Amino acid sequence: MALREILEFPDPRLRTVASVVETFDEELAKLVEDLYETMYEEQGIGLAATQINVHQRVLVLDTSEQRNQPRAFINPEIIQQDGSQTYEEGCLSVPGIYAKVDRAETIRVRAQRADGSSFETELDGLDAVCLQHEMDHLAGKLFVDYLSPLKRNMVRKRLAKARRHARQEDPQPTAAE
Ligand code: GNR
Ligand code: NI
Repeated sequence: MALREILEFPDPRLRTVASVVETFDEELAKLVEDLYETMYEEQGIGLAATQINVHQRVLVLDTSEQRNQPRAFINPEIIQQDGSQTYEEGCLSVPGIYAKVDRAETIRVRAQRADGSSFETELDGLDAVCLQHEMDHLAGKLFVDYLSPLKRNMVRKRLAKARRHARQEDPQPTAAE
């Protein structure tokens, strides 16, 4: 397993549309493991392959309190959706920014497991929010795209400023000798 670096807005690579997975091999299994490791390390409730610069239709979720219910969705498709809900979303690719987004309340999803077998499941509440958020990543879309261009530009500036400060306050450790 390996911890992978997460791309951050406005990195243009986050705009890549992911390709359908056709080969269910050891490399795919390793990708899923890396997504889990990175999601848990960064304390996210979901992660899409796009965020670690792998442009294939793979995402993982774990919305459980105890962080012990990992779920992987390969080639996910929303085949039914109902109702609407508003949730204050965040994103590991847009750190420290939160905004309300409207999404479907209940969704039925068809996807594949890492071994290529198919399954269907119904998700609601936070699970449904998270899956829709991750599927947006696979389409090159971010939750800040639902904000006005003015607000999105404020987000861009705030992140640039936060990075500038982080660079000044956390100098790279120097070699010991
Ligand atoms: O960790 C995450 N929390 C979250 C909160 C509300 C709505 C969506 C999310 S997903 C996010 C992790 C992430 O960026 N996944 O792409
Ligand atoms: Ni995200």
